Amino acid sequence: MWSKSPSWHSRSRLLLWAFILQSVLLFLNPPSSPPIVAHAAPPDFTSTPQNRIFFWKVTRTTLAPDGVTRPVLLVNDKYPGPKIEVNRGDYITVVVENALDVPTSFHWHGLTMRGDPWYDGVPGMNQCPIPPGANFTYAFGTDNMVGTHWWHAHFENQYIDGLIGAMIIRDPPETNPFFKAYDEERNVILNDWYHQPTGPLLAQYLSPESHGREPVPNNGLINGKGTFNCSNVQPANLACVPGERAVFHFISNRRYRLRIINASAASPFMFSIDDHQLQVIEADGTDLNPVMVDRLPINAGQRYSVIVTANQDLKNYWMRAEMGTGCLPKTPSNLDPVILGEVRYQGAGKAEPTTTGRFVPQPAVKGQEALVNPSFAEACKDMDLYDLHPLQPVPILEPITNSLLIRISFKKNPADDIVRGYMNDITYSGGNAWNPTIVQNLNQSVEYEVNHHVMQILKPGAIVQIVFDNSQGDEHPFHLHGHVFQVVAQGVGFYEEGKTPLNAVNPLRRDTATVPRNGFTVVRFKADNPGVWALHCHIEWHVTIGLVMQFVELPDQLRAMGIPEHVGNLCKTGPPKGFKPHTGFMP
Ligand SMILES: *[C@@H]1O[C@H](CO)[C@@H](O)[C@H](O)[C@H]1NC(C)=O
Ligand SMILES: *[C@@H]1O[C@H](CO)[C@@H](O)[C@H](O)[C@H]1NC(C)=O
Ligand SMILES: *[C@@H]1O[C@H](CO)[C@@H](O)[C@H](O)[C@H]1NC(C)=O
Ligand SMILES: *[C@@H]1O[C@H](CO)[C@@H](O)[C@H](O)[C@H]1NC(C)=O
Ligand SMILES: [Cu+2]
Repeated sequence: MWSKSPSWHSRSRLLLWAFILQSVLLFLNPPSSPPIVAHAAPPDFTSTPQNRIFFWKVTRTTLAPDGVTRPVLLVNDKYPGPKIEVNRGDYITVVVENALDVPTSFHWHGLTMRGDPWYDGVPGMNQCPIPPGANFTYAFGTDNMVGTHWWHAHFENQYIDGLIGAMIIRDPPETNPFFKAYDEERNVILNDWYHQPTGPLLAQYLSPESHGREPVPNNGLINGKGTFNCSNVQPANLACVPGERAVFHFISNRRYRLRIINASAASPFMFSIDDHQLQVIEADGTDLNPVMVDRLPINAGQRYSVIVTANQDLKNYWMRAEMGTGCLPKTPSNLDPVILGEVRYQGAGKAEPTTTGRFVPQPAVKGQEALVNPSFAEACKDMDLYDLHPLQPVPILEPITNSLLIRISFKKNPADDIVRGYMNDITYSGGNAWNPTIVQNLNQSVEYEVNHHVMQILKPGAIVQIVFDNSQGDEHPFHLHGHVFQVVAQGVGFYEEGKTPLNAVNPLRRDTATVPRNGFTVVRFKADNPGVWALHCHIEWHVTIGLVMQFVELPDQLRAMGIPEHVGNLCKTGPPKGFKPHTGFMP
């Protein structure tokens, strides 16, 4: 399915380390590399870790990222929000001023929050929401992590309404194995986009009539930009002007590290640049043995870095993020599933690209639906697990001390006739935002409510294995907070302990892995990070209907850590007057 450069890749699953080493050496000293130019992005590398401070103001406003005006939530009036960019070892301080009339909170997707579990940002689990009109300071270490991460609001569905941004931890030249393999970096944030705010979308979704069909996006954006055909806008009275595409400027023969972040709420994407190959070097912060692909499937919450060499003819090329419409419940007539950006070579002018992708969509034939990309179905799953191996090998975690089988299902809740998501027949209630688990855990004899779906991990150093069993027809990108897990198996059908072959040699480490439709995914992690950590599907709509559980990891150590006073103070206010859950931010 994926074409690969023979020089980097061996099809064998039992990779020979000698071969890998050779590949890496070759990779670091490519035969004809252009001169290295300074990395463009700030901050400069310094030898001592810094505390980098960011000031954020969160407001409600209107914006037309694709030409269609709608209400949004923004940080510092930017969409996507301000980039957090630091170096390995730095501390991050974010001073949030919540100028909304609803509460909010922020999650740092990809960071382990080791030693700082109260700042992980999940209401009901590890913090109380930041009240409207209040300020709150997040301050956390980066646990020696590097790579491409992102931040997003974790209160209700606020991230779909605009509260997202990139969070990059750069690796200094001494430790970055790829430092000489690229000349410049660019961030590429992909996300699906709705022309209505989440309030009205939720009203429809959380009704018996939706039968669990998720709201279908109207468009997709690259770095917060896109175009939309105004004759198709619904409702027709929305203000609409032609939008603009994201433009990436390339200089011939330079090598670009693209940090691709999938900040979607629902749809997966297949990412490509016409006529250019992508050399995959990072998944969710883990450096990889490089793999060449033509296109990259990337699911909600996931990140990849690819190196693209501007080695094609001097002209302009389409960048494509093809939405996995095959993974969505239904395609509305006004959705153009191919989201385009423009790659402009210096000297080629500003002309619109004329390149054709691997696939050219076919118009509808009478009596038949339009032929959309037949390979979209491929976007509903991750890259082949066996093709991705970390550059720094870590043996498979064993022996397993805690084993957890999670059956994923969706069904109508008899109480209200609304479709909910279940993990082992429990649908997460949302917890209690103003009495979160981390506070409840201070009481040694706490008894958690069943629908808070708490699982405690008591033994320090426990090796936890989670088997996700998904016998239904939707894919689910599962994200674990507080950890980078090993993905030890992934496939269709059922996982059978001892029978299903494991990805046992140097398994991929990441924090968001897709559980394929009618399939399984098996992950392992080590319980060495006291905290309350969410495990949830990153399809944001599925979070709302309960496809969420939480681990209380090492509760005794966590209790002994206490809770900083200013974090505890957030819990004193309780919900703002008249607050109704799931109504979004519309009054
Ligand atoms: C929050 O911070 C802003 C900016 O520093 C300041 O103007 C405002 O007074 C603060 N609000 C509160 C309630 O402390
Ligand atoms: C916009 O949509 C209308 C109605 O579907 C169609 O007739 C028109 O050709 C489209 N315009 C462009 C530029 O695609
Ligand atoms: C992002 O994730 C969503 C949800 O899983 C998926 O549908 C979409 O195709 C992904 N986007 C890309 C560019 O892979
Ligand atoms: C601790 O939890 C137990 C069991 O739910 C409860 O009976 C007790 O009152 C709680 N103690 C405090 C101090 O809240
Ligand atoms: Cu899901």
